[in-house]
Amino acid sequence: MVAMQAAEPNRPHTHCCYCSMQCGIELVRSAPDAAPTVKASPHFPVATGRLCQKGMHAMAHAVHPERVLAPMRRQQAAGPGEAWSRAGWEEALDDIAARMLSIQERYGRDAVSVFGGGSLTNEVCYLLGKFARVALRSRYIDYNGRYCMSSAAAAQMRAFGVDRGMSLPLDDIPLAKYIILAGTNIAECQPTMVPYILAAKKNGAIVVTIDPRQTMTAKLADIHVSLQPGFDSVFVNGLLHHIVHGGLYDQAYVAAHTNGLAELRDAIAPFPPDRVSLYTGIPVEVIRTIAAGFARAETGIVLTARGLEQQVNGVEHTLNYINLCLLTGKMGKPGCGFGAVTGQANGQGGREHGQKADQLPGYRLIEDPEARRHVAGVWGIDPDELPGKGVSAYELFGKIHDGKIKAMLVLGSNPLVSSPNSARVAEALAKLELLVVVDMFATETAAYAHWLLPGSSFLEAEGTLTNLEGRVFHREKALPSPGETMEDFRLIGRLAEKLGRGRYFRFDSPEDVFAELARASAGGKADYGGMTYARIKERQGLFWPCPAEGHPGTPRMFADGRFEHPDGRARLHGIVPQKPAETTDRDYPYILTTGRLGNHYLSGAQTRRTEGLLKKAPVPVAELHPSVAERIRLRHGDRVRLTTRRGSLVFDVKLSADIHPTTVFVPFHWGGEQSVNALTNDALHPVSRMPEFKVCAVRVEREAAE
Ligand SMILES: Nc1nc2c(c(=O)[nH]1)N[C@H]1C(S)=C(S)[C@@H](COP(=O)(O)OP(=O)(O)OC[C@H]3O[C@@H](n4cnc5c(=O)[nH]c(N)nc54)[C@H](O)[C@@H]3O)O[C@H]1N2
Ligand SMILES: Nc1nc2c(c(=O)[nH]1)N[C@H]1C(S)=C(S)[C@@H](COP(=O)(O)OP(=O)(O)OC[C@H]3O[C@@H](n4cnc5c(=O)[nH]c(N)nc54)[C@H](O)[C@@H]3O)O[C@H]1N2
Ligand code: SF4
Ligand SMILES: [Mo]
Repeated sequence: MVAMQAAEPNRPHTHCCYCSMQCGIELVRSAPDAAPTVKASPHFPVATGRLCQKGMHAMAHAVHPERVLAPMRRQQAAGPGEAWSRAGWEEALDDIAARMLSIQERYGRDAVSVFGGGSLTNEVCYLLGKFARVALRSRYIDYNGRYCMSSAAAAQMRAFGVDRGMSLPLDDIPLAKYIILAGTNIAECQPTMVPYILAAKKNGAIVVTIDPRQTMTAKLADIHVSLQPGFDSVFVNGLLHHIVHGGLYDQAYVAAHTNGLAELRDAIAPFPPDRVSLYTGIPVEVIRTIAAGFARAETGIVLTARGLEQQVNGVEHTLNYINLCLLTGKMGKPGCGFGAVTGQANGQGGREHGQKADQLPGYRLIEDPEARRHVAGVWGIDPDELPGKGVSAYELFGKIHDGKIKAMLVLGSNPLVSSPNSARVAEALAKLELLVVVDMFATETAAYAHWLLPGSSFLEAEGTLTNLEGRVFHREKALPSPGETMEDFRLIGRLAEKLGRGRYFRFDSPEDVFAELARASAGGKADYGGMTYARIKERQGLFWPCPAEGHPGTPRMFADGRFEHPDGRARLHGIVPQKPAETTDRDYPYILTTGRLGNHYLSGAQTRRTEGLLKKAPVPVAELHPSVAERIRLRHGDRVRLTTRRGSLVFDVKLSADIHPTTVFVPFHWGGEQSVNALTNDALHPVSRMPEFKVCAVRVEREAAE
């Protein structure tokens, strides 16, 4: 084996394209002219020398024969059917620009929209936001992170005044004596984080998991709480009740650094542990043990993820877990903190630089006059030229149904598979006069496109990404762009040029883009103002905020006890638990929840094209409790039909005593007849606009084997 020469010594060749850990990868060749293969890099401090299954196979999709290597067009779109024909870049960009301009002339500028993603580099995310506001001058841009981190972001903004997924660096985890993992399955979703938990356990930490399934993560736990989906706020109120009424909270910390204790006291009053035990079925001793254990532990960390966030009450559930940290003073100290575990490769950076409908770079709000002035200044436009805020990802499809949006550019997402109630999304896509998809593959979404432009893979695109800790690091361009592909940042610039706005998009390199991004974010909450490529590379990543050139970055937030609200204090919130948007009834007696498998990634566009992963999980399988199987008289070899108010699909079955008896779990990594999002509920959180992927009512019927 020969290691490929790195662009710079002691830095990884590249980073895995999948989850937010962003493990470093080395490319090695068996002979100088052989195709490279992947090896864990010893040069990235986050996961030194480790890769999970997906990382080991990260290259396979990028060299897959189905990779789109040139612009492709179709005369008609509206669904799978007509074949693609190959076109040149000039023809493609000319036609797309002409059609966008014609649509804008006929229906107004907002008729052209953008749908972005969280797997893209910071530079591309930033450019997409700028492209929507400056090249298209449209208010309608949002991105797949809306389906991901929006509830956690809204909760952290409310509680702390700033949203960085984790307020602590991973290096703090081994210092924690008590770790609560709620609705987060890190063993499958961020596998290289597991050693940090194991290190904590070795130091004597107690680990608690809260999940309707006894996941691989739950197997690491000292205490597993099997909770019916939707009940987190009820359960946590029980913990808070015991902590407050048992006098176990940190009175000095609460008095000095928080507001809202009275409101919290009122909300928890009806939830003494014995009553919470009746509501949830969790034994009262378990509630008391966890509450007292966490409160009394010298240090402690709470991590949440999509399990409780992807709900119409997701912001409130998250706030309640944050309450646990604030009440017990477990913030800003070594081995302490709250974190919502970010999901996608650049799920963190993706939400900071203006892809979100209401935000400009650096987490500035697009409706704030001061923010508009600052960013317009960096962009060289008049602040009045900036559009106002648009709508959330799923609501973009509603705007298509309403006839307000006529064209969409999708870059870095496969929303037909990943959006809730997907039949309605398909109907919307079919109505578009122009759908342009920039992707590596002809995805399910691209089946509705007029133009499919070849996107760059992680191996071919240089840029920075921000991992789950808020660490901004640099990824090299490891391999040349194949076929006629070009880096996404160039494609955006060239399209802007064709739209007559090229002067705002003339960047020679991602580094140029980053320099502008740093200026645009400076003074904002996610402040990259003091970062340069040179500094980031030298330090193997810098944590934001990093406001000035000499600033070392901020691995541990709130260390000085100050939060980002104007008064410097964090907010406790009293949470009055609410029901999910859909509750069970006679027709739909079970709860359907959805999520992930260790061997697949999101819409599956990449991992279903990775043989080594697909063979381990070739089809989606519905996981249900043996008592459900008994009730529907399921026999060996039978399948199940799952029916919700939105659709009906048949799945293979896995019986498991480890799942809550009320609940059926289906992974969402497949399209078409295997796509569980045909069944999920599109109810949205009133503020974060997060869909309720994790709870809907379902009927389970036996589908007899042939
Ligand atoms: N292998 C793999 N890894 C991934 C991804 C992937 O697709 N595959 N995706 C990445 C992305 S973008 C993300 S956002 C993260 C997601 O990472 P996670 O959020 O950890 O993954 P999920 O499987 O969606 O949900 C986590 C758990 O929530 C549980 N759950 C469901 N309902 C509830 C509830 O009401 N309360 C509680 N407490 N738990 C509940 C589910 O049983 C599940 O085990 O993973 C990232 N990593
Ligand atoms: N039922 C259910 N639905 C869910 C969830 C759930 O838990 N349950 N989770 C939600 C969450 S958390 C998320 S994050 C979303 C994600 O949902 P999607 O956004 O659909 O996720 P991906 O499959 O990553 O889609 C990314 C697409 O961009 C392409 N791509 C990847 N990298 C690049 C690049 O660098 N350049 C270009 N041009 N293209 C690229 C890939 O080939 C792929 O087609 O799904 C959400 N949907
Ligand atoms: S843990 Fe995440 S980043 Fe690391 S190899 Fe696995 S999928 Fe890739
Ligand atoms: Mo996500």
